[in-house]
Amino acid sequence: MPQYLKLVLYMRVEAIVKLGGSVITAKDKPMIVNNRALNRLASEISASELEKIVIVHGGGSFGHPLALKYKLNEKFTGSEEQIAGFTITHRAMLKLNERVLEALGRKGLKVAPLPPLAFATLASGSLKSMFYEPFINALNMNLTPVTFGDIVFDSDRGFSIVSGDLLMSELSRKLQPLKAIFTIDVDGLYVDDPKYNPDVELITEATVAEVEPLLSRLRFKSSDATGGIRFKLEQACRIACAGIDVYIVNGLKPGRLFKALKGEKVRGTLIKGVR
Ligand code: IP8
Repeated sequence: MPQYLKLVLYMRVEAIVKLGGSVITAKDKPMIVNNRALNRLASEISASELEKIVIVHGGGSFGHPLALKYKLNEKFTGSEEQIAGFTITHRAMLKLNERVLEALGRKGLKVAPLPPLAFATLASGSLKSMFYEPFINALNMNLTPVTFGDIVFDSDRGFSIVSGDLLMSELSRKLQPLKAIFTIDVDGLYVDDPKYNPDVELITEATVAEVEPLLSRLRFKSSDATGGIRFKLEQACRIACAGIDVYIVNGLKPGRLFKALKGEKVRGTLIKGVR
């Protein structure tokens, strides 16, 4: 059997990166890519010269408005409309994925696109099964796996949205990268929403034990289809509980992702891996 077909990772994954949907798309304009941010993030990833990374991207204005419109996170009622919405939403995510792949490709990354609809299933919105082999194969062949939040089959509801944040935590636990980085549209984790309370202080470093009580206090309202910042933080804590350092940085600010990838001091929040 050729070596690359064995289910063993030959080199440690250096980082798993989430390109936040609110960073790479224009939030309030349906199906519009934020080209400037996307191209810069692709440059920063390329300039970091890390060899083994996994990239996950969110849905932003491609995925969330459609998922909400077609009620894809609610039980499948058998309606023609929901069925149509299933296909429309997946195709919208494929379109966004294509734009991400193009941007990464232009910066010289060799990518392996992996759509969750074909490798993951859920049960009542929680992960039921996931096929990791393509990720391991891709990494062993020096390809960068690129996956994304998607609509997938759900054994209880018919189908559900799998968030890129859930994929970040599942892949982190399986692949054990050295670090996990979430890019979002603010500087990191705050005790309150900085968009409404400009005086609130950034949490620069925290343990899981310090973040967990914040989850219940968060007053950020989620207007997306996958649970917003609270769900993201829950997944960040799961990753940290697997012993992996988690960085949350502003993907709209030049250089932040690059610094986080390189392990340089960066403005953002570090949730320390539990060791
Ligand atoms: O932005 C959501 O992915 P996320 C994907 O990572 C869809 O939560 C289809 C809404």
